Amino acid sequence: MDPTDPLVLRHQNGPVLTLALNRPHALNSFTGAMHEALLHELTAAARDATVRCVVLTGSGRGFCAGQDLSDPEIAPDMAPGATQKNIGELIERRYKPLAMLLADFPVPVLASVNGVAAGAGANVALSCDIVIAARSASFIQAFSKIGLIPDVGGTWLLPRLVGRANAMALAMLGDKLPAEQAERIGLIWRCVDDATLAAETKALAERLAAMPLRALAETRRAMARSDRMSFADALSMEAEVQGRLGMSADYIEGVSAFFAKRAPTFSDR
Ligand code: T3D
Repeated sequence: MDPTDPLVLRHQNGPVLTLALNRPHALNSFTGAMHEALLHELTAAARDATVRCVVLTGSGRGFCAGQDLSDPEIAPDMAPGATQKNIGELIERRYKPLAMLLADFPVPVLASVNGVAAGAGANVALSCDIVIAARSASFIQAFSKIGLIPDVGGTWLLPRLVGRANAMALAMLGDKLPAEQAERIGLIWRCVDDATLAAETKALAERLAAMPLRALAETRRAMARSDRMSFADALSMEAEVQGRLGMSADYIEGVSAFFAKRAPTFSDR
């Protein structure tokens, strides 16, 4: 790989922006520089009104193998008795802003998992709104194998996605979970044949891009908030959000289009 190659490849097709992690020789594992490139692209996309859906994928045969374990920023000092770096600081400084940005992104973010997603790479994928994966892809909570715990939201996301029994086994054993099985246990939305991943991703992204973005962002926010609520409080929260969305131009347009038997055109207002 040429050192001048961009660490994140960017391709916009109409309203769909595809960002591909681009360190294929190291299965797109995260270095500080790749973090900065990804954060830069996502921040720009969040401000760009022409972007209505972001697809996150990987270059080459992998999606992302998590933290680059050889990155000087984190690599342990192997010398006997050496003082080690505080890698928690790295998580706070690099991964937390990324996860928080995805958690409140203005448009839907689709993970198109083309190959192995391990460690932080798996949990970045799971932080996206919808995860579609190639049949040959896999998900590995690789942390326990190197003496760490799931990070990038893994401890929060896993039990919510697949229940405690699956979450504990995935996290403690660190086994490779094939995409098909990931779909079966509800870790991801859908597993498709490798040959159709690109076409399925495109169709899904275009569909999301044509939807009312305010409602989609509020859906993600409401799902996250409901986790900390009683049933009664969730009902009240839904009523409050619905009250606001019910005054939006998109609601009027959606209902008008339904009765006119035509496709709606949403304005995100
Ligand atoms: O300090 C901290 O760590 C804090 C942050 C934590 C967040 C984390 O993400 S911790 C978890 C880090 N990730 C891992 O532990 C996964 C390590 N990788 C693997 O276990 C395997 O590579 C895979 C199971 C993902 C894929 O296996 P396979 O056999 O398909 O590929 P491979 O041959 O192992 O890897 C291909 C190349 O990518 C290889 O380089 P080479 O030998 O061809 O020059 C390998 O070293 C490189 N690579 C893969 N993962 C990483 C990596 N290089 C650096 N860091 C990696 N994480």
